[in-house]
Amino acid sequence: MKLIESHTIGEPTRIIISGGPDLGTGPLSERARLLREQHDRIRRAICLEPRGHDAVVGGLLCEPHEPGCDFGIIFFNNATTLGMCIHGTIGLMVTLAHLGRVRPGDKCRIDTPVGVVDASLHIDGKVSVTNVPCYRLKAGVTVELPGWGKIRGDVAWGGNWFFLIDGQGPEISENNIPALCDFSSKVCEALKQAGVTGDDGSEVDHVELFAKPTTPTHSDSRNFVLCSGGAYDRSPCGTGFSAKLACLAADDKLAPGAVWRQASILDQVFEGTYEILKDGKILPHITGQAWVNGETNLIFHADDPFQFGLQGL
Ligand code: PYC
Repeated sequence: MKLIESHTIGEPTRIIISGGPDLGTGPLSERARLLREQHDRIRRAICLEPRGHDAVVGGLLCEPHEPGCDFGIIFFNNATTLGMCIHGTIGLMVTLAHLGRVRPGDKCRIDTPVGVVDASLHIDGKVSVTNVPCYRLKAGVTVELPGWGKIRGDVAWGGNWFFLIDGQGPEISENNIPALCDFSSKVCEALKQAGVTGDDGSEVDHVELFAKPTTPTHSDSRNFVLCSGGAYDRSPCGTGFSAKLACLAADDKLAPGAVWRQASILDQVFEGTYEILKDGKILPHITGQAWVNGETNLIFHADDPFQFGLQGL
C-alpha cells in the first residue's frame, strides 16, 4: 500500500494512493461506512502507533460518485472516519500535484462523505478549498464543568460538528497543551452527558477554543481544536474555521467576502471568507498551505502482531 505524506502548517496527512481497500462505486458516505465496518484495520495501520501517532489524518483517494467530480476522498483519524477535513484536502491537492495529477492553476471538484467541495491549487503553492454549506445550529449553549462552572459556546456545522468557546478555558498557548486537551475533552464529555448533539443527532465531537491573536497584524484570532480522536489539531482546522465563519456571520461580526485570518495553536494562519447561500447557510472559502514530506510503502508481515496498529493506545 503506497502513501504520500504531507503536512498542512504542521498537521499531518497520509493519502493512500494505491493498494487501498476496494469499497465499490457507491456514494462516498456509504463507502466511508464500509471502511469503518469492514476495513478498520487499514485506518489503524496508518493512524496508530507503531507507524502513526494521534495527530495523523489518513485519506483514501478513490473514484468519485457524484457526477462532475474529479476525485473522491474519505478521511479518517485515530478514532474513526471524518465527514470532511480541510487541512487534509489542502494536503491532498499538494499530493496530487506531487503525482503530476494536478498543476498550479487547476481547480478540482472533490467528492466527500458529506458533499462535494472545490479545491484550487494556486501558482504560489497555496490551496483554496470551498467547503460544504455550513451553519450555526445553536448559540449560547451552556454546560457545567467541575472546577470551571458554566461554559458557554455555540454548536455549528463546518463539515464536522463543533462546540465553539470564546474566551473561557485555559490560556491558549503552545506551552499549555495538556491543560487545553484536558479541558476540551471534559467539555466534550459534558456535551454528551447533556444530550447536546448536531441536528441529525450526531455527536458534537470537536471542541474549539478561541482567544485574541498574539499580534493583530498577524491574525484575527488564535484557536485550539480538539479533534474527535482526542488529538489536537496542529493547523487552525479548516472545518473548525468554517464553523467559526458560520458563527461570525450569524453574529454579524464579519461581512461576506471580508477576510478572517485564523491562527492555530502553533500560530500559523489559514485565511477564510464566506458567501451567504439562499437558505441562510454560508459557503466558506479557506486558503492554506501544505508540503509533501514523504512517500511511504507500507509493509505487512503476517507474523507482526502490530501490523495493523497498537489498538487502544
Ligand atoms: O482541517 O478540517 C480540518 C481538520 C479536521 C480534523 C483535523 N483537521
